[in-house]
Amino acid sequence: MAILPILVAPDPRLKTPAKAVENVDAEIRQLMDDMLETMYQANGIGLAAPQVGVSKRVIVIDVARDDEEPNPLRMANPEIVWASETEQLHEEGCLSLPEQFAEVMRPTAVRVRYLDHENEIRELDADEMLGICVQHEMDHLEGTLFVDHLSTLKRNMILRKLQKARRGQPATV
Ligand code: GNR
Ligand code: NI
Repeated sequence: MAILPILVAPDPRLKTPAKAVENVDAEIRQLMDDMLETMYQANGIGLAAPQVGVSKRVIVIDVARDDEEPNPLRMANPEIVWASETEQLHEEGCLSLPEQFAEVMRPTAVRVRYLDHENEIRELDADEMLGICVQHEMDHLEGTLFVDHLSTLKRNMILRKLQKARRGQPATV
């Protein structure tokens, strides 16, 4: 297991669509486990491979609260096969936009088809926090950040705040 450095915007790798995985093999399983370790260490509820500089369609999620059993989800090549007509606003954050938050409108519920860590096709019905998180992670695979769902004005406000916060901070490795 290994903790991987998380990329912070602006970074061109966060804007690049990721490539499909051919097979979930030992290398992809290792990536999934490293991403879970990285996500838990960063106190995140999800992480997408492009956030750790890997341009592959792999995401991990665990929306269990601290008082619940961990429930790690490992997904390759996730696809939304159904989305509800109704949408909801919910506040989002992102490990690649640290300390920035905004309300994002998304379908209330989705059904996702994916390959699990054993290369088996599975489907998951996701609503509430899980539904929001899986859509947020899948956006990363297209090079989309939550700020891309906002008005230009709100997006630029957040990106400028982030730049300001990063100015003067020592460069990360
Ligand atoms: O840890 C995270 N929390 C979160 C909160 C609301 C909506 C989405 C998320 S995902 C985020 C981790 C992350 O950046 N995943 O890509
Ligand atoms: Ni994110």
